[in-house]
Amino acid sequence: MDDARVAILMGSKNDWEIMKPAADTLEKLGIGFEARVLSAHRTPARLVRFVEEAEGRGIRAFICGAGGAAHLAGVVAAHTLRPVFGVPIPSSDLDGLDALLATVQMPGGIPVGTLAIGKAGAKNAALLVAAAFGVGDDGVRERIAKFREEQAGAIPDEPLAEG
Ligand code: RP5
Repeated sequence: MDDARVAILMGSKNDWEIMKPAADTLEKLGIGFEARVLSAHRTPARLVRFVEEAEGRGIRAFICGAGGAAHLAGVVAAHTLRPVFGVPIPSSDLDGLDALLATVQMPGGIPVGTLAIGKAGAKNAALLVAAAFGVGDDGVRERIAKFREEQAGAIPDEPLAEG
């Protein structure tokens, strides 16, 4: 595992169960990460300070999970030139649809790459970061290829049922 190159941020400790697949996937691909609770609403100054210092500490991409009126990914994107991926967390009465719309509907000029609601989005955010890193890193690219092979190999190449 190399030094933390990805920051996994989430608005609440309660988001960790949903965001953990991002961490697990980066770990599997040998990409270092740091996971933190930082909120656009509850700890705004701490969040901005973290993002402004992150690039100097080697962070090259952000994965941000937030639920409800989810501003985390957008605020992070506003304070960095690194790519930002947003994961809508299904933590509210609207089951993440609110977070999806808040995260995906960025005004033109400040992009957030928005993934699916929930754990699949967290996992795919990590895979997308890995794919981007793999453009300039053959080791990462090879580990993604191995991941895909294992994924395909886990699906039996035979009929599920026959009559
Ligand atoms: C958001 O509010 C967090 O991302 C979380 O999904 C949601 C609810 O937070 P808690 O009240 O569970 O801490 O900022």
